[in-house]
Amino acid sequence: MEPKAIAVNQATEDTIVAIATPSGTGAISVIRVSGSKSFDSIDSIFKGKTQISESASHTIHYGKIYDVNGGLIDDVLVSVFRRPNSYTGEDSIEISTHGSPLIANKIIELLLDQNLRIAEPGEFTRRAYLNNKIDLAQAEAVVDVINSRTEASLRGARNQLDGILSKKIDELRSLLINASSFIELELDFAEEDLEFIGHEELLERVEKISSEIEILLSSYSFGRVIRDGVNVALVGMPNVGKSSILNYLLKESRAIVSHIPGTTRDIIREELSIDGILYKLYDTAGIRDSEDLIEKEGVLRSREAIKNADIVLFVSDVEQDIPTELEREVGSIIDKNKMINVLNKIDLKPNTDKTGDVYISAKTGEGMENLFIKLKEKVFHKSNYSEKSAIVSNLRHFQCLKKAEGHLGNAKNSIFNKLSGEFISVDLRSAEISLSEIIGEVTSEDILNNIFMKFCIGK
Ligand SMILES: Nc1nc2c(ncn2[C@@H]2O[C@H](COP(=O)(O)OP(=O)(O)OP(=O)(O)O)[C@@H](O)[C@H]2O)c(=O)[nH]1
Ligand SMILES: [Mg+2]
Repeated sequence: MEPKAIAVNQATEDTIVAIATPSGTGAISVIRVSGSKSFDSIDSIFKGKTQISESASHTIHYGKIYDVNGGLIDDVLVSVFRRPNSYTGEDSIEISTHGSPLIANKIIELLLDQNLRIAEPGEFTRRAYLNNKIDLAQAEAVVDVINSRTEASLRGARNQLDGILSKKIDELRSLLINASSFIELELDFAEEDLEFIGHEELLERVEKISSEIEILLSSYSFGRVIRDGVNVALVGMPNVGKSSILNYLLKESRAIVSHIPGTTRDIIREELSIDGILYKLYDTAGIRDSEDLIEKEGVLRSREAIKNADIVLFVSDVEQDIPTELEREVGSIIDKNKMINVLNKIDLKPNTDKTGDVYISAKTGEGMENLFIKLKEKVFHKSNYSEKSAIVSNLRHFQCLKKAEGHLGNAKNSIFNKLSGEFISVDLRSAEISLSEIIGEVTSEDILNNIFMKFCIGK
């Protein structure tokens, strides 16, 4: 395939170089080089049994690197990748050195003297995309794979890197192109008044595509949780045991606990991974009217935390009445089904007649398993996505799908109102373009810069 014809401010004919391993000392450092001058530039500083420019692809060579005065820099291994069978699709090499930043920097300096230049963040992956080694959604998955902090997020990112989402998008695009081609045929033969596809069948097809897009859109909340974790706020009246629950979950005495109501003032944020899902816990100040300036500010922050929460653990004390007013208030800030009513201190009153979603004791740990179950129920709420499902976890993809959905809505209206085929075909094409943006078949320089900016140098 031809490389993508997208204007780039980073000249793609340059040969680029960067350290691919983390900064600092380590066992080895890897320097990556990509571009047409890769082999010649290394040959001018490397002495091994064979010249790199004479070596076959996917071979590794031992040798020594010398500076211009013949001084030994290091003994290294050079891996050779010939285009198009490399990460970037270009001729490239990887030089493994002893893990001192001094050595790696010295070698990079020598390569820069050969008219190479330092790579921009993500430029290797950008080239892989421009040379059609991967599409844009896959390129974005590279960052997600690197940044994954839980097994679930890694699996999700891996799926996207493997092209599961891209494949789905491609299928939908084909269906759209197919549907609009019928209409375009009709337009071509307008004078003969031929009908290539009935209105009803067309509507049916568009609706089918629409509903598939709907499914992808609805996977986003789950996909986002998998990728970024879930915000869980511990909320309730003072002294009900919110901080004690946080401490119990973290297995450490992170937050100050005391019998004095109004102990917690600032929000305390901690992370916890349960079964591969990252929970971001926010312990908040107990909500009550207070004259104390600092406590007042704390309560304001609690309300803010409720707004930002994906799940609210609404905590109350079995020995006290459930504060219905507060419960109502929380329910008015967030969706009721994002709330879990947690009755704490069950050790004090095991036979309570109060009703909650879970009964626990932060003191003895009783009922905590049920709390985990409830949390998981909320996270996986109505989601029956499997490992193999195409799941949307990226806001940019979500927005493209939304645009496509809008265009399809217009198309459906036009079909329904028996408008001229031109209108329908424009909307179907626009929907197709919106989908193309996800995988980068159609894209702008701005979008690319935005995406690759998030990469590290050397990736
Ligand atoms: N018996 C019993 N006591 C508990 C339990 N959970 C918390 N407590 C006690 O209740 C008191 C208040 O606990 P905290 O965790 O500070 O309560 P809080 O909700 O964070 O309170 P504020 O920060 O003031 O809003 C402390 O004396 C805890 O030891 C429990 O499950 N059983
Ligand atoms: Mg507290």
